Amino acid sequence: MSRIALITGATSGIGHATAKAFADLDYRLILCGRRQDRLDEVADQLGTQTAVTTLTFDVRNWTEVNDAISTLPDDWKAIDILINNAGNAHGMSPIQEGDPADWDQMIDANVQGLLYVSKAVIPGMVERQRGHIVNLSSVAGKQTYANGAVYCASKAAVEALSTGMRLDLTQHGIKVTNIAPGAVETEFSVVRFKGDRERAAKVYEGYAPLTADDIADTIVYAVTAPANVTIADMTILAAAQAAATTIHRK
Ligand code: 8X3
Repeated sequence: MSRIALITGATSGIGHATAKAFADLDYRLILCGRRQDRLDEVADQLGTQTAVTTLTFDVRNWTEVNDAISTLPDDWKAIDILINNAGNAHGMSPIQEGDPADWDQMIDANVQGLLYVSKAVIPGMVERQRGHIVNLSSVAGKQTYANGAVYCASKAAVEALSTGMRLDLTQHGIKVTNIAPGAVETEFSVVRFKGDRERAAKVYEGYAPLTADDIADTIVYAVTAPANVTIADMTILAAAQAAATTIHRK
């Protein structure tokens, strides 16, 4: 039977692109998201290619996460690949002007949510002594930038969790990959700027940003590496991007 990948945040952006890429590789897919209607749409789209099931939960809610993942039917329980993709930026401002509600959203989804989903999946991987976890961090986890302290901190935490997971799980035959994308044009900036599409578009003006498919390609590369290879950490920048906030615009 083909392998199973569970992807959080699977209905848009990098998560959706990764789901498509894994369908092309004939993985069976567990697509996770908050909205059933959007999950159904993606499931319909990819269901012509591979077996797909969906789980509706908010990664920030442990009970929802655990209930959904623990009630997977037996033939869907043996998850080979976990893609911890769900997460977002909310707001961009100097620390003294930050909104605690935005901080909660970022810490709760990007850090706590990633932990909750991992807690629901990892024990099965340990039992089976196999698996691969891919955590979506960011170049922002490596380079803190002005007005982004909390987002950057949440992604630095993801990076630390990737390292910690690798230390704890390597002995159980489980690989851990940390993916750190730079500027990827998705709904990311629209969410960060709370629906201000004009401001979001400016982030990607004057150069060719990365696409969600570019990042999906790197995830496929990490996951399909030979058994004796772990891709521990990949930073992927747009070609015009020298560092998180250093971008050569025309
Ligand atoms: C998103 C990349 O550089 O906008 O994680 O923070 S960046």
